[in-house]
Amino acid sequence: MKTALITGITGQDGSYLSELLIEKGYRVVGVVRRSSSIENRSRLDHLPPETRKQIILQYGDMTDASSLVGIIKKYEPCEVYNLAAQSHVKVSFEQPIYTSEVTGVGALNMLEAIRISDQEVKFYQASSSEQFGKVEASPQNEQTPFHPRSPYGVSKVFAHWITVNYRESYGMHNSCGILFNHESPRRGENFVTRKISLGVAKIKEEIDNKLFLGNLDAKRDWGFAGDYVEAMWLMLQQKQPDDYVIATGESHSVREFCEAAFSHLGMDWEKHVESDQAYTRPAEVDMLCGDASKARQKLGWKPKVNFKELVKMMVDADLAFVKDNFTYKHSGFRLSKR
Ligand code: NAP
Ligand code: F7E
Repeated sequence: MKTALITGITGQDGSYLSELLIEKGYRVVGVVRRSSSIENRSRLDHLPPETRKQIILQYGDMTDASSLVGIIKKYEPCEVYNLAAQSHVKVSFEQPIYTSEVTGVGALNMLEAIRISDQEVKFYQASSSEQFGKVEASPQNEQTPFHPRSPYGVSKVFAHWITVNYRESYGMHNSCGILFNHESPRRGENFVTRKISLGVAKIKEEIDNKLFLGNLDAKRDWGFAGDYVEAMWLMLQQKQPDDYVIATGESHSVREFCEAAFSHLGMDWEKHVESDQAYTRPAEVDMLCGDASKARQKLGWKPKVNFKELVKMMVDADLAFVKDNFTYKHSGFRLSKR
């Protein structure tokens, strides 16, 4: 049985990738951080007991290189997917040094752990469209220069180039997936798509009346996370390691996401959305749109879920979630069960 190691297994992508790899017959080892609560396992909770048995959770941290060496030596994985990161762009302005340690140097810690233990391991680095930042061409492909606009973006550029450098210096099978925004009902609640889908559901259920957002003009190329983890796996099945852009090729504004999400539940977004400077960033990435032709040609990958289907999937899931979690009506208030 093949063993795959996933860092960031408790995150959105980690949970979808675990399911995919288990379906393909892998034993999955996931790196988890020690936390005082067990809430950070919630994205794995829905897995049936037989599936959970195929996942081993092992304590470690991207900033603790010795923990990574220990895990590589203990489990001897044939594939390593480095998904762990402080992944929130706005937070990276508030915690720039921490972000660079986890998201940037963390990748180097893992590469070193592999280099000194077993160079045959195939390595996937979760690169990001945020590396393009203030875009120098559109749509963006593998040749587009990087111009990151946040400590997160800068950290990802470092992680990307050190991954390429270890491939070129030591012949390691390292691939970077430059993934554009991908979302799902498992997206963290403080990313804009999930904030909107959850906000819409709460407004529909009369738990809330307003949704406060930052820059409505920003445009993103949004896909479905379940489709994107398949591209990660495909990259590591190639004979030669390489870097690939993964995107839908369609770009929509935050405003358009709002319109689609509110109208799906028969509401007018303009009556509920208000702007709040607290959610804007010191430097913004105005517009991203990816060209995934190389992935289509070389990996045979293409997205299955389109923008409208994604919005509907997220709003429907959050409506069910809100109905399940906020049910007790008392004196006109609905109380959270959580
Ligand atoms: P996410 O939901 O924020 O998950 C991040 C994961 O990293 C969590 O499992 C988190 O663990 C873990 N982590 C954070 N700090 C860590 C540390 N010091 N040591 C070990 N683990 C740590 O992110 P995602 O959306 O699944 O994205 C996966 C990866 O792809 C990230 O690297 C992200 O930067 C990158 N990416 C994401 C997108 C996107 O649109 N989603 C696009 C391009 C690239 P806890 O649960 O303990 O916090
Ligand atoms: O912002 C604007 C915000 O936080 C999208 C991460 O997964 O994708 C993600 O980074 C846009 C930005 O994602 C709010 O200013 C408006 O222009 O959902 P987001 P992101 O910054 O694009 C990339 C590819 C990654 O790699 C990252 O890890 O929406 N926006 N109002 C808002 N954003 C948030 N979060 N909250 C707002 O209220």
